[in-house]
Amino acid sequence: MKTLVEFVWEQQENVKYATGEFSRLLNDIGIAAKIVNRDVNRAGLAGILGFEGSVNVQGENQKKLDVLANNEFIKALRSGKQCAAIISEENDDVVIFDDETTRNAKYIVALDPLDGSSNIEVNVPIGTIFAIYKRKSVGTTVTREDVLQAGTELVCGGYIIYGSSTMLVYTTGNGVNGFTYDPTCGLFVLSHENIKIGDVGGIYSINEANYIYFPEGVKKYIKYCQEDDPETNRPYTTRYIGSLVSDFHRNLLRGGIYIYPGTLKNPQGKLRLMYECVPMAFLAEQAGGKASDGFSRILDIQPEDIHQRCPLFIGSKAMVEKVEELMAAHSSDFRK
Ligand code: P6P
Repeated sequence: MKTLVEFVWEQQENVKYATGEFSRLLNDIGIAAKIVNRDVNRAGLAGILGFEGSVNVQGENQKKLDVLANNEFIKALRSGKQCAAIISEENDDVVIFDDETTRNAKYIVALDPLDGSSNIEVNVPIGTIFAIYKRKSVGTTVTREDVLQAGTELVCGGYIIYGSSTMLVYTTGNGVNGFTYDPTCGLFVLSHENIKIGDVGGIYSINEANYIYFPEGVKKYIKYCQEDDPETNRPYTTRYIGSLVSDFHRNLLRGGIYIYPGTLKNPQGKLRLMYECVPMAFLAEQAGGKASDGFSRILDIQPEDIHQRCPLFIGSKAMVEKVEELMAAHSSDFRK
């Protein structure tokens, strides 16, 4: 049995910029995850289902658990003193911990505290997605350059899935490892070492209700997935949970592709670049997969705004490359 803390310490010599501070930061995320896990598991009993009555910067009605999860992660990261600022889906602006100690903190965390929260009431797995960047500035207040970094600068990307079991999955650029939460001892324990995604999977995940608004390249890919060709294991199976973390986690373990494309109505799609697409893209690449906006590598995109949206094509490498081929041939007008 190897705990998350033991694993991170062992990995230290491999982690870019790793020092005790990084291990402490990841552990702080683990602490918040345990508290959110407890609250998610008893949501129906603690009067924390339903809407908060507020709207976030995305114009989405915030669920009580959205706000609760956000507060838990901010509290844990503030008290851990390794994080200088947080970018969160639930906060309009960057949350800067501008006190004496955290002014020298080395890291910035981008966070979707509870992705897929529309599924909470119906007991469908939801998740937290996080990305950790190293600051460019030192000893000053956080700068714009600290905050708006491309995915290639990522030190760590990961998620927690609150499902039939709760797992923390992360990468620091040396492969992807998964830790299952053991509530009997309150520890995340290594359960999925060096996760690799197959080059081709048999699952495609996309909300086909939006079919008429999809780019022609995506429409052609969906038809490709549905063709009868036993040699290439088609037709594929379709699975779409409406929870990115759940769909991604299944495709990571079984092979598959998840697509949330730009549409005629929303050319940049729905998902946010910095705290949904980038951490998942880092994980996908580290597991041997691929992640693009249909044309370009997600990790190469230079963010201009902390809440900017981005189309996401992510999963098994050959599947992403097939849809990119169709996007290039039929939907170049969607290229940014
Ligand atoms: P739609 C949840 O709101 C989310 O951000 C992802 O977790 C999920 O995959 C997607 O949106 C679902 O969006 O438009 O298909 O309901």
